[in-house]
Amino acid sequence: MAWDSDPVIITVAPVGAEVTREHHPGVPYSTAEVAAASLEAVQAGAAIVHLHARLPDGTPSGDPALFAEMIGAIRAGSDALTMCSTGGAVWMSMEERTRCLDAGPDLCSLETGSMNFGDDLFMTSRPDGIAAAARARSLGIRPEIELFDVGHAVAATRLLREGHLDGPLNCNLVLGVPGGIDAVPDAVPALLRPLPQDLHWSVTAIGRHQRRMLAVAVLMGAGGIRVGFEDNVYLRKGRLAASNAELVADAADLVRALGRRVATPAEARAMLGLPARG
Ligand code: KMH
Ligand code: ZN
Repeated sequence: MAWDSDPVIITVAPVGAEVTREHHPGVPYSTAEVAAASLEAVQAGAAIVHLHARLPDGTPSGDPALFAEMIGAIRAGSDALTMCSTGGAVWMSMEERTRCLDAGPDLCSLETGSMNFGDDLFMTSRPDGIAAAARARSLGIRPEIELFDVGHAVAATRLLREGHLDGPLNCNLVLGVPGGIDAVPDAVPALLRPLPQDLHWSVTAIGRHQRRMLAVAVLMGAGGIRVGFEDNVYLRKGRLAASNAELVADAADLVRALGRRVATPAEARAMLGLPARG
């Protein structure tokens, strides 16, 4: 299919490790809250849910039981694909970050390098990335490689060449994290350049540049885009989004306005090479 007739997968990231209720009073913390926000977002057009776990007081956690609760509720209420974050929070050990794999998601995020992340260090050594990839493979979980800068794309291509990752790569271009590549149109070809042609790629953009960068991505043929409170809590300048679902609905409108179609969960599975849900 031509790029413009391929559907666009919308991923929702309803809560990350950094966003709090000081940023938006509706940030979901408990597993029930995250599951409810996710299901509402799936109704609005999301096919993938990217998950971080929080304790009820908002503290990020790697506890696989929390991830399993969210995954169970999302699968009970929808066909959406679930993704656990192995990025976790900047202060988590690699062991803590990868505990979520035991919850059995369809997908997991995977880092291939280190970076400054705001005022913090976000560290993933090459051996740690290789070990996480091996563990995901042994559990049948498909990685989504998070590319915050060009070196991460070079490293991902090397991991593929060396057989640590299976092709075609599934990469998410993350634009606008302070310390990573900035959220500008030129960043997209810069991140794609080191990657193989046979690729599924999506775009995430942080904060105020989100909507226009997602439009750039849709027009450049991205296979997916991501929205949600992990990345941005505003619908428009100065106007908080009512919910994660409102951000997804807005992204879906954007996809359609630009002449493309929103992927269903079944289409997303096929595009990512995952088996149909039994
Ligand atoms: N919370 C960030 C330090 C991921 O999900 O893989 C890492 C992150 C990326 O959110
Ligand atoms: Zn994340």
